[in-house]
Amino acid sequence: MDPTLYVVLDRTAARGRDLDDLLAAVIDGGCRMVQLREKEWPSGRLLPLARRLRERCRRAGATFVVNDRVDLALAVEADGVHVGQEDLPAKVSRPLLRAGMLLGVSTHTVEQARAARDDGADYVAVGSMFATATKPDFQLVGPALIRKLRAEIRVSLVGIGGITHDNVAEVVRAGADGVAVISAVCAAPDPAAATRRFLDVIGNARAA
Ligand code: 3NM
Repeated sequence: MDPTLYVVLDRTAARGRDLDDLLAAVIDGGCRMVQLREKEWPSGRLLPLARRLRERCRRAGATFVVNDRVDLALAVEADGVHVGQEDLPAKVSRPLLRAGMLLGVSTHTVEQARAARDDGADYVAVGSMFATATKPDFQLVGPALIRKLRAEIRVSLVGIGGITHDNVAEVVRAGADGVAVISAVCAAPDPAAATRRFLDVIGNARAA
C-alpha cells in the first residue's frame, strides 16, 4: 500500500465522466492507490464496474479499495475495503476480510482513530482537512488532528477533505503518510496532469 496520493473515484464528483477512463488517467499520472466510492448504484450495477477497475489496478500494480461494501470488496477480490463511522464497524468488518486485505477507516477525532487502530485498521483517514463541497456534512478538523495523531499512532494516516494542490503541503508537513482526494482529481479538466502535479507537490513537501 502506497497512500501517497490516494485517489477516490466518485461518479458524482466526476460529473458523468467514465470511471474507467478516469482510472486510466490517474494511473497514467502515477497514482498507486485508488478507491471506488459509489453510494447510489445497486450491487448488480456496481459489480461489473468494480471488476473492471479492479483488473486495471491489478495490471498497473495499484492498490484497489472498495468504499463501504465488504461484500463487493470480497466479490471482486479487492485489495481492501474502506468504512466510515456509520458503515459496518471496523471490528465487525475485519474478521470478514480475507487474510492480507486492507482495512481503512474514516475518523474525525483522536478517540475514533485510536478505536480504528485497536479494531485492526491498516490506515485511518482523517478529515476533514479543509472545507469541502463533496461531503456537505464534513467536520472540519484540519491538519492539526494529523499532527496530534502522528505523535501517538503508528498506523498510516491519510488526510482527506478539501485537499488541493495549494494546501496539500500543509497536510504532508503535519505528518500524513498520504492524502485522499476526490474533486481535485475527479473533476479536474486533465486528471492525469492533476495527479502528476499532486505527486510533485507532495514529493517537494516531503523533501523540504
Ligand atoms: N470524507 P474532496 S471529507 C469522502 O472528512 C470524504 O472524512 C471526508 O472530497 C471526511 O477531496 C470527504 O473533493 C470528501 O474534498 C473529500
